Amino acid sequence: MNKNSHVNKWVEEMAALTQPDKIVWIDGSEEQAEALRQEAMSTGEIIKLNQDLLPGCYLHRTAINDVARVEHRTFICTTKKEDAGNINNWMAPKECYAKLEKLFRGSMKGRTMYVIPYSMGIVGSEFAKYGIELTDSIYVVLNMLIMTRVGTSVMEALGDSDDYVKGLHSKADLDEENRYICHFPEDNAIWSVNSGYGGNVLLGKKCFALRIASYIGRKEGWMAEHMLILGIEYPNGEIKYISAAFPSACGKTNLAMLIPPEVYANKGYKVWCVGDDIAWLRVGKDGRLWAMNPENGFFGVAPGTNEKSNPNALATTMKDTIFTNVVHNLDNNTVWWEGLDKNPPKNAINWKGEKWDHADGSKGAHPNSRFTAKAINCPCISSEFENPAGVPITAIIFGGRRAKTAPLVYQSTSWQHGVFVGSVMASETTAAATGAVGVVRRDPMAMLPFAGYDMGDYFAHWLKMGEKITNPPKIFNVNWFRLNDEGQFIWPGFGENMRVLMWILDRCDGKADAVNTPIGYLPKAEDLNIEGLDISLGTIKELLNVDKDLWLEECKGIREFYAHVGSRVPKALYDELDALEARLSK
Ligand code: OXD
Ligand code: MN
Repeated sequence: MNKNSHVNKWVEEMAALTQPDKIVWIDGSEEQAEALRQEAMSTGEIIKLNQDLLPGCYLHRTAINDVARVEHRTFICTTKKEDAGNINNWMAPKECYAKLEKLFRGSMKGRTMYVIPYSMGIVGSEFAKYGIELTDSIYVVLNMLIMTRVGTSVMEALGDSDDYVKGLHSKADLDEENRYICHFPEDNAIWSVNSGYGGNVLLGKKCFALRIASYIGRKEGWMAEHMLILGIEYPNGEIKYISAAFPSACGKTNLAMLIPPEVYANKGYKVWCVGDDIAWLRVGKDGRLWAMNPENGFFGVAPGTNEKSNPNALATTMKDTIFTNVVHNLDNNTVWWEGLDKNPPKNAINWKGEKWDHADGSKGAHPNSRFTAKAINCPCISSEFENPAGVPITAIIFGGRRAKTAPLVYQSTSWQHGVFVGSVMASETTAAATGAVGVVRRDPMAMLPFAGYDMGDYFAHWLKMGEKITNPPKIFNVNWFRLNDEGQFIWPGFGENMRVLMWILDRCDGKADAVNTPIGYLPKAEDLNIEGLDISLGTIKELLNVDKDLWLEECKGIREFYAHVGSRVPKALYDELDALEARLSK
């Protein structure tokens, strides 16, 4: 099927290691995909759902010990430890290959090895990058067919080149103690073993499009970021694009598919989704920053997705979707999850595959259960989604979940200050990664688990990019999650977040005023559009309050964090920190 000798040689080597019974090349055709679905249904790997209600939809359950990304078992394997940095787990490449070879040896015996050629970005375009994933999981093949652009066309576009990311995945025996997600940026390679959970095994996503791509981007002068991309269309037809980074499960998919509140919808404003998770950003010939979404689908968190929080995501999942670890409603052969509606099914199977009665208080869907859905099925998918050049970015937004410290929104005063603001992002941990839930952790640019190299070098790369962007986007920080003294959210969030986005775009247009505070520019309370909202000016003032004492504490935390990141944190960011502290102490 293919003439690329580099690829053939590598596939042969990996097959010699893993010893599959058969090798099957994935060509991207519907016939082949359907045959694989039939096979996966016959073994129970996937369950066909009600085709009248959910055409093309299937349910899968992972092993119960395998439900999230495993950051403590994720490694960046560079020759020099310093290049992986203090934040990443590191192993020497030689040692890691040797360790993993033992786990991969014979791991595909009795199984089929699927060879998946895939593209991140539009096949054949200047900005696309290619990968090949070898896997023994049909579930992975079916997900990759949704999440990336797969098949023969990719091999044609690759030609004779050996410039592709070599991904090897085996479920092996799903042994937690021997689960490893290892990246070899110097070899363009990813090895993942003993997991079947999306974020660990759909190698195009976090592993390639963030960790490996961030490393490549630094070498080549572009950026791979954990960002959504959305467009806001004005009544006159003009569209402005925003990219935004939030830690996992902070509502990125919801913001990316936002429905404008009536005050805007009635005037003809629209919101378009270009991407919900990953952005590759480059400097355009016009000196602006351009963003493209390298993915082809959404791997979204199901719980909490509903008609109010994200009707567009819900609509996207109504066909051609793979649901993972949600509740199976046996009455009508559909799916359910916590927060979908108030009617948990009576006759149901939970994510563990057990008969489930919601009355016993247990969760039916895993908190990190997912839908894998095609971007083109999203009602608000942008017309620019397939534009290989991407879209020009007007504003970059950073955000996190902070109960008290961060105001609803503030603007940085320069690119350098904006990089500082991104570098000190913090949020509570969520269920998307294993480990404690609810602990505040710093998550610079939401890239803590995804930067493929030293975090200090990563900050330096951001600063360097700023020198190349002659017409840079303005950088903002938002916090939808501020709590009052009773512990309740103050801001309504969801679609209403558009009000904040509009202030941001007005600022970029030079149309909105601001108050200069020690942390940056804040809106004047009366400049936020609260028409139609049951919220007082006093509450907006509370949302915009900057508590100097909390911020001075914050500065201490930032200093500790920078020390932890290590010696490569650029001096310019320490200068920003010193200046912030001085402004707060005045
Ligand atoms: C995700 C994440 O997108 O964990 O799955 O960030
Ligand atoms: Mn993500």
